[in-house]
Amino acid sequence: ISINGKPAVTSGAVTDGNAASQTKLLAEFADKWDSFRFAPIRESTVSRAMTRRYFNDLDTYAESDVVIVGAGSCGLSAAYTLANARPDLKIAIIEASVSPGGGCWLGGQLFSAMVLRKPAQKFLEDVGIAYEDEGDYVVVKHAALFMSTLMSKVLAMPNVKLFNATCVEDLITRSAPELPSGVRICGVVTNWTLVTIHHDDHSCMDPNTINAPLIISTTGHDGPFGAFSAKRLESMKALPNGLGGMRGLDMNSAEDAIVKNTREVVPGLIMGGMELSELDGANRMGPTFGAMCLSGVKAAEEALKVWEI
Ligand code: AHZ
Repeated sequence: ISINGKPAVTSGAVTDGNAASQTKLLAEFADKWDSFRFAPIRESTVSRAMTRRYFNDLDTYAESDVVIVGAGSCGLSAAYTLANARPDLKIAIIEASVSPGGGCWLGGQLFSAMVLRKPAQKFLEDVGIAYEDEGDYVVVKHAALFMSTLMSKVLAMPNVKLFNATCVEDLITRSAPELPSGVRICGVVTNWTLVTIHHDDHSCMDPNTINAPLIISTTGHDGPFGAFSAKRLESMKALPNGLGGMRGLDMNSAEDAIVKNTREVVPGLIMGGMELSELDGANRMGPTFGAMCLSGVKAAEEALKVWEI
């Protein structure tokens, strides 16, 4: 991995925190705390270390190959699958919240463990997340273990950049009268989320843009920004059948429907995860996450079809 052309680790080896490395680490500092000092630094150096990389990333990803909107369980599953399959693609992930992860930090929101119905355990095996096998379903001991492991794999990929605290405010479109949607989607309009949420009390503040031939929208259902692209496509009159509106909870039908319906909904925009329930009128499934992972895998597969050309 390199950052700005420099190797990410310039000296020393990265270890996995095994017993031998822990012993070495403890010995490194043992009895030295009284004389302990960090290496010196000037405050502006810290600012520059961060901002130089951030603005360099803004510049690099202003033209991306794929933009994934929403860093929840579906968006990150899509990013993981796509970025692994095609390390040559430049993938920007835009997440409105400061903290990525969406709604899956707690299984069932309060009860720690995360349930995934089979065959979604295959995704866990690929990412390297342990589970208990309960027959038709598997359980990860804490949903945060799922999300943090997935996130760490995605963020370590050199071809992926996560812009968090950043909102997709609009879609970039090109007129295409020959298509049923009337438009082709070819990028996103972004702004820092804190700016976006002040649209009602400030005059319009010029946002940023990312051009990309393919968007994967996984913005979930309702919530402060949820189902963003579905609602925007509806307001643009780009959905011939309009919005379906999310239906009540039915685990069995909901998960199958979300995976089955993961697709390119208008040219240039693939939709995955719970955002599809708002688009198609599918049921919600509550706290079972297999469909989010496999919808992400299918969204990546749909994207790969575009990039096979
Ligand atoms: O912050 C949102 C969240 O992290 C982000 N997001 C939404 N609108 C955005 C915008 N720009 C940038 N305009 C935006 N980011 O998208 C993420 C969506 O994550 P999620 O976990 O809400 O959705 P998901 O489809 O990946 O997973 C859904 C999980 C659910 S909900 C549910 C139910 O209610 O029945 N069941 C499951 C499994």
